[in-house]
Formats: sequence, C-alpha cells, structure tokens
Amino acid sequence: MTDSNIVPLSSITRVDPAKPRLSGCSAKSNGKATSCGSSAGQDDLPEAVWNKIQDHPCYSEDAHHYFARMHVAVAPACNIQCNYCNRKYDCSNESRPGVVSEKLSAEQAALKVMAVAAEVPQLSVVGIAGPGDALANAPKTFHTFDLIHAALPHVKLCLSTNGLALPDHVEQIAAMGIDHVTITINMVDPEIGAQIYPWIFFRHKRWEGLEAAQILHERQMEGLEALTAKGILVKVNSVLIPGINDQHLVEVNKAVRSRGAFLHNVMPLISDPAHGTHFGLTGQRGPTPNELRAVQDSLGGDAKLMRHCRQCRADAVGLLGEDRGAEFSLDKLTEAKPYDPKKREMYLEVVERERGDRQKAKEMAQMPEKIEETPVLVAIATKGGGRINQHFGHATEFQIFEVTSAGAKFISHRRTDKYCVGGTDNSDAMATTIAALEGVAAVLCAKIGDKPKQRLADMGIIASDQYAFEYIEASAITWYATRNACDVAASA
Ligand code: CLF
Ligand code: SF4
Repeated sequence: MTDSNIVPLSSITRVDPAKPRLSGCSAKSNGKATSCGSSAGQDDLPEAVWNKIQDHPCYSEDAHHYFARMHVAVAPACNIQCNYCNRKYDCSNESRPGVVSEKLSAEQAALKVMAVAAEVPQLSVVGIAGPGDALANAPKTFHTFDLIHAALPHVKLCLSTNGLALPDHVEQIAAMGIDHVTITINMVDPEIGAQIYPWIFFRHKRWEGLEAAQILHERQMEGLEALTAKGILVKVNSVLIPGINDQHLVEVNKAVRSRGAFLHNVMPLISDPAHGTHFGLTGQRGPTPNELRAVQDSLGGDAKLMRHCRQCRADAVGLLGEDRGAEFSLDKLTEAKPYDPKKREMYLEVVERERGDRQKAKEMAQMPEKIEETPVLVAIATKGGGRINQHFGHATEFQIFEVTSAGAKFISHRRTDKYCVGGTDNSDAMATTIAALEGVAAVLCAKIGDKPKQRLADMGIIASDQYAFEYIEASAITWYATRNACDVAASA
C-alpha cells in the first residue's frame, strides 16, 4: 500500500484561485464552502447541522469530493425479505450486488478501521450497512461501534437499516452519539409494500402480504419520527422499481420530509437474473438513467435530495465510487501501520484551503453577458479533491454536471469501463463509454489520447484536457461560456 491512492496533495495545490479566469454561479460569495444546486452548503444550514455533515461523503455532496467512508460487514442476518435481495449478495439497501469478501467480528472490524485510518486520511465515517440489516444484529452492531469510537473518537458512526427493529433501538443510537441513520423506505402504502416484501419476521413470528407491509411501514415511520425528534440526521433511501413504486415515490418523499428526514436518496433497482433475486428471476427491470432522473426531478427540493450515491458494497472502503477493500483484507491487517493523527490533521488543513479556493474559483468564473440558455451536460473524470485530475482511459465513472448561465451543478455519476488497460486501448470499453455519455456535450479530463478523442468527436462529444487539474465547477462554467461565446461569434 502506498499513499499514491490517496487524493494526491500535490495535484490539489496547483491552481491559483485568484487567477481571474473562471465564472459565477449563484452561490454565496463569502468564500465558504457552498454547493451550487444539488446539495446544501455551509451557508444554507444551521452550524450544528453543518458540523455533522461537512465531512460526511453521503450527507454532503461537497464532502464526497474530499472524504471517504468505510463499511464493516458485521451484520449478516436480516429480519425481512426484499424482492430485490438474495442473501448470497450484499444488502441492496446500501450496496450493489456482489458477495461480501469477508464477514467480520466486532474486534476484527475495529482492527480493520484502525488499519484504514492509518492509510487513508480522508476516512471520516464508518458505516454498518449489512450485508444483512444492522439492527437485526443489534448487539454486534453496537459493540462494533463501541470499539471503533473508543479507538477513533473523531470518526463518525453511521448506521443503515430497513427500519423494522428501529423503534426498539432509538434510545441506544442516541446515547451512543450515532448522528447519521439511513432507513430504506420504498413505500408508504402497504398495497405497494406487499409487492416488494414477501415476508417479515417480527415479535417471534413470520408475517406475510399486506400485514407484513403494514407493520414494516408503521415501524419505519415510528423510527423515523423518534430519530428526528432527537436531532439525529436521517437519510431515507428508496429503491426505484419501475411499475411498482415509481409513481409512488412522490408520496414517500412527502411522508418522510414531513417527519423530518434530512435527505432522500432515490436509487435505481439493480436487477439481474444472475443474482437470483425474485425481481431478477421474474424479469422486473431497473430504471434507465433518464427514468431515475425524472423521478428525482419530480421530487424537487434539490438540497434535500442525494444524487451522488454509488450503491456501495457492504464492505466498501474509500472515496465514494472507489473500492479499496482488497487492500485491507484480514490477512493484511497484521502489516498495518500505526494510526498517526498528524497525517489526518494535515489533510484537513489542505481540504479547508481547497474548499475555499474552489469556491473562489467558481465565483470568479465568468459567463458571457448574453448567451442562449441551453443547459448542457459535461462529464468529468476525477479521482476526488474537486478537480479534473483523472486520465480519460483510467476513468471507471464520470461525474455529470449540468451547466447553465446560473452555474454548474452535479446531477449524477455514470459508470463506464476503463479504456486503458495495462497500457493498451480497450476498444470494447469505448462502446460502454459512449453509451454512458449519452446526452453529454463534453468530457473534461486530465489527459486523453488522439484516438479516443476522435471517436468521441465522431459521436459529437468534445473531449478536452485543457482544464487538467483545475477545479471542476469553474472549468465546466468556463468551457460552457467559451463555447457559447464561440457560437455567438459564429452566428454574428
Ligand atoms: Fe455508508 Fe450509507 Fe453511512 Fe454512507 S453509504 S452507511 S450513509 S457511510 Fe452513501 Fe454508499 Fe449510497 Fe449508502 S454512497 S450506498 S448512501
Ligand atoms: Fe436484503 Fe437488506 Fe432487504 Fe434484508 S433489508 S432483505 S439484507 S436488501
């Protein structure tokens, strides 16, 4: 393991933010970290809330550029059955299908967290998100959190649950200082719930059909209300299942907002017959990216919507979108370096400076005075740090920003395959990339070869490495302004 996988500090100190070359979104201009559009920033929130989310990569879109989470897979059992889940695979509440590499004891989990903290100064949150349900394994979940908190009190604790057992544990969650809880809520109508959950196990009894869905719904609402009453930040995850709850999620959104949910995260159903789930085997499809976005847009209230979820594995480690879990398998923990708090302190100083500089750069970016207002999508290749700092050929995902004269706002990410594998072009990956870039006008990356650049140009997509290592939003705005200025000049 080396620090080379950490957001390279050298790459995030290159640009002079005072350089007046970039452009203005509607963000506040006091130099504090704010976010255009899709998520709330420091100026939009009470200080106590901002303090809780400023380094949580899931609760703050801005934070996900700088901070990492890790999940410890200590919770194998579950108390309900979802039609999109097969026990052989990770919990779909918080993870994409794929077996958990290692289930851990509480002690092993604490050791692993120490090893990751020693190597990854971005680590700010440890979550328990399966592979079953955290609260169906409550004693082990809380024991694990106890050990982690005793060893690393600065790390935030985060818990994910289907909500069935939640009302029984709210007091303990609050007493342990767990400030972030995710509940997966896919319905508030038991008729719809019965199409998603064939059974639950509750009070020593198995319940099925409408009764099961009714109990689950009531327990979820009770747990949500009890948590928010205690000031705990609750994120609600909803799995979008076309034809079952796609129209219904507006109602879910209203219900959870009215009960004080901090964020709503609508995630696409992942359905594949190979995963052996009921939905996979019966042909229930997941939504297209456009269907997902249409539902997200219909919910409004951008600051209350999470759009940057990566549907992580229950043993994920690293920045969202990357998985460094293999570096920290149990057999490697004996080689782990001791945790050095100085490394993290230095990283936090860099992040604070970077956030301020990035904001200034965004504010200084200039739009032409008169432009035709056509929102465009720009795809960014990034390894984190809020900068365009990844080679096109190394990208396994692109962050998608929508750019208008009001600024650049993150709207989603799209996965792709690496174009460059072992130093050679992977031509097959280009088809995946072109499909992932549907509707995108430009790709901004740290470097791109002539061949892929031409392939993209043939598809009408401009690829540029002109903004290598610059800040994302400011570069996207500048690219947009320049393009519009050229259009105006051409039509004059
Ligand atoms: Fe993990 Fe979940 Fe906590 Fe984040 S993940 S328990 S809130 S620390 Fe985040 Fe991953 Fe999406 Fe979950 S990107 S699947 S929302
Ligand atoms: Fe699977 Fe999670 Fe649903 Fe339990 S709550 S059945 S582990 S997806």
